[in-house]
Amino acid sequence: MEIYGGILSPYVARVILVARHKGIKHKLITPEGGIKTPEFLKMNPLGKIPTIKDGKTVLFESAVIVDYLDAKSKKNRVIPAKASDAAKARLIAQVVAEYVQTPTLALLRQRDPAKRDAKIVEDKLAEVNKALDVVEKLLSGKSWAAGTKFTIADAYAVPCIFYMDIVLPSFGAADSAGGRKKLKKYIAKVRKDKLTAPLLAEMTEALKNFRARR
Ligand SMILES: N[C@@H](CCC(=O)N[C@@H](CS)C(=O)NCC(=O)O)C(=O)O
Repeated sequence: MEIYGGILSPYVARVILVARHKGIKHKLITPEGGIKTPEFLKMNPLGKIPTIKDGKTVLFESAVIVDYLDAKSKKNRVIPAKASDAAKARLIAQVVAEYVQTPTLALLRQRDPAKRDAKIVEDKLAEVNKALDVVEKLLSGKSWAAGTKFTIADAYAVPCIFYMDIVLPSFGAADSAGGRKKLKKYIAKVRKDKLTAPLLAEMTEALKNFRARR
């Protein structure tokens, strides 16, 4: 399976985590010439990463790709079979993606104090904090976000935590958990876990290289 993209993209990172967790062999490929070339647009007319090619199957949009990977192999399901468990995992993933990651990425563009828009910062920080309070309520408090097993919730949460760790301290937060107990325990766990810690390290390295090239 070919996965097009770079690990620094949180959308790509969630797909990579799922592929690794499920033991699906893949190659991560940086699209030659970028993601707006006629060749790439033939695969993904939106010109975005992640995009995957698995034999004749070409797919884009991380949520669709995650569903495909989970359906492709029954091993290590990231979407639990029981409806209520699946919903619980999907709910955390959705809240993280929509209400934590989106304002966190908006804040990433506000990190330079000289170019900062105070109103945007205030609004986006409030959004992140409100959403993190919801995440704190939804977290299982067990080894993984939605329970005792790695699920789609973790695939979405871990890349988001990478960006929270970069962004939130620039705006005065002591740490990404902000005093939330379950979140604090969860962040400590994913920083040490054998699946997620290497991914966070790879993202850190990719960011270092990205900044060095600029
Ligand atoms: N909804 C898409 C978002 C993917 C996305 O925005 N990827 C970014 C990289 S982080 C991208 O390809 N941006 C290039 C562009 O939009 O032109 C998904 O979940 O896969």
